[in-house]
Amino acid sequence: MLTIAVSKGRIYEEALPLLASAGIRPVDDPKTSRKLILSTTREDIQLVIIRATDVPTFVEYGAADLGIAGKDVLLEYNSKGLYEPLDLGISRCRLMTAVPVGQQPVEGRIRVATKYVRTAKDYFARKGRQVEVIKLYGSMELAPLVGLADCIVDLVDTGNTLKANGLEPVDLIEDISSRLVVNKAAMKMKHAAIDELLQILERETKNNRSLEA
Ligand code: PRT
Ligand code: MG
Repeated sequence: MLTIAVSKGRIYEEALPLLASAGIRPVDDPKTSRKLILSTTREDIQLVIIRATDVPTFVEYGAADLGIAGKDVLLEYNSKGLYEPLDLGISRCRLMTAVPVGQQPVEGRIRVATKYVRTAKDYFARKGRQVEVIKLYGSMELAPLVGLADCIVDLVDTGNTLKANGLEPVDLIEDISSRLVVNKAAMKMKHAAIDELLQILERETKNNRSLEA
């Protein structure tokens, strides 16, 4: 049996066609079912539905053999304990800094609000910028509006969320997409099954990419 960890929401929705190319179709729909373990049309494969930020943990500890996680989550998790063999090219966005529209550059030490504390610290350290990073779990866009921070680090797709809150993107930290991650022991113990799946997904993501081009 292979267990694949996926988060509910956009990654799940965009992963469905990829999984279907390998004959993996969940029997229940996580939108309507409360089940956390989903059987699929492949008897040898099940999905576990978890929070996006928990995917690397499940895979590193072998609670799932494979997982699908955003590069943003993987950067923040920052572990050498799992393989990341494939960029699935789904759920794309950009990890960016953003400030209030028209804000003059702030001198000296700045306050940065984000849920990506480690990634933000690394980024500003590379730039030689002194920062105080404030951890938030959501609604980062609010922080500059109420004087909690000078700047935020968050994911940007269309830019509408920033715009609606009077913010504008400034610097690109990282282009984000979802990656397939694999437990290291499973890669050895279940090599044939995982390799077969990897090859199908690789072919499918290549096809998608050439369709886009
Ligand atoms: O929702 P929950 O708290 O359970 O977890 P989550 O928010 O981490 O999950 P989910 O499903 O919202 O996002 C999972 C993954 O999707 C992220 O880790 C990213 O890898 C990827 N992804 C891709 C995004 C976006 N695009 C995205 N636009 N995740 C979030 N957003 C948010 C962003 O944080 C901001 O609030 O959408 C807003 C910006 O979108 P625009 O279009 O207004 O710019
Ligand atoms: Mg969310």
